[in-house]
Amino acid sequence: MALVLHTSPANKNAYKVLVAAEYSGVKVDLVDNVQFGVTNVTAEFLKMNPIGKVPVLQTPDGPIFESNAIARYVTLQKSDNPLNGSSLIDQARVAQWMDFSMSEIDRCIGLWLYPRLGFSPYLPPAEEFAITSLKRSLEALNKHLSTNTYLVGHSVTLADIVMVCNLYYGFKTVMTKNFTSQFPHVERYLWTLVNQPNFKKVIGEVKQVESVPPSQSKKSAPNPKAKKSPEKETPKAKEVAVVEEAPKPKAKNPLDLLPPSKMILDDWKRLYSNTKTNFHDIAIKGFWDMYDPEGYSLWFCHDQVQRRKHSFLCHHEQSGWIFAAYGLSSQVRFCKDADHWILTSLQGEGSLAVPWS
Ligand SMILES: N[C@@H](CCC(=O)N[C@@H](CS)C(=O)NCC(=O)O)C(=O)O
Repeated sequence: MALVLHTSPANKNAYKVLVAAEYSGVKVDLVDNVQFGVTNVTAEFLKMNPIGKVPVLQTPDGPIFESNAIARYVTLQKSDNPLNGSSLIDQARVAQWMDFSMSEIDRCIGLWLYPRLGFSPYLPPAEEFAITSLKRSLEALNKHLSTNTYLVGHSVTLADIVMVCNLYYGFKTVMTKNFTSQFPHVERYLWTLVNQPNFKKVIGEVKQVESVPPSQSKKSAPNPKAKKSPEKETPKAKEVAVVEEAPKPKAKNPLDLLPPSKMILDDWKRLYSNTKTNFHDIAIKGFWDMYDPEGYSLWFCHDQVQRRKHSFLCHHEQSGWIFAAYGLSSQVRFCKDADHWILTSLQGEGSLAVPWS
């Protein structure tokens, strides 16, 4: 039985397998018509991957899921395949960069992109966290590539294949030139490799995205009369569409129906920013004078985890909690201290944090 790869069309994770197959001279038959919610939820499919994700490889010895593992299986079909690294340490480094690529690059790209596509809640502090984490990883990668042409050794390995498939997806969806120019060695690496024949044969021409996609909440309603431009039918556009298949219709938040509060958040923010002395007598007192319990809920958050070294983690977790409690995606701001009063608008108009000490 031949190796059969099941996937959705133009899937970056399947590309890892197909590029590895090209480099290794291994034949892989492609079935790229998986339809999410239809063909990937059948009992037969779930026997191949219990969570119904693609890609999945059918082999004579049974199915394999997880794209890195599938790509590894394909490279192991060829003995002494240079894609796997030629020494023990190189083999370990190939695995190291494959894991780094998936958990530090691909994951952060997803955390940045998917909320913008409406795939998960869009929260500005969470996006900031994703971008900061991605930059940290790309800085490390850039530094490595400043003195190395490839991730491991002196020729392409599976680590490069995985990394390039992940980076290429970021370049075409969310990482603009303005963003990637901070990492010139990563740019050089990406463009060199995607133009290698074995990559090009699978991925095709790569075009870098010109602007970060607007978040769904800011998008204007689609015009049903607008004709699809032929450009939108390219394989690259199709892959983004795969991600867009999942968004569910946004339920209207009943809190939006409440009347506006008489407390103007900006008034207190101004008082807070302009108070330089006697902070508690002026700014905090002003807060209690202005506070409108009918329009806002007020929560005391006590941070018990190492008095938060990273304020962005604090943002991330607390804004996630606010979102879960109210279904609000409005900006939630926190000061750097560990303990806060958090003020959240019941109308979903805004929120702010009042330092408590
Ligand atoms: N870690 C997995 C990720 C697989 C994955 O997320 N696949 C997506 C398409 S790219 C999927 O099948 N989604 C369908 C679903 O979530 O039901 C891999 O590398 O294979």
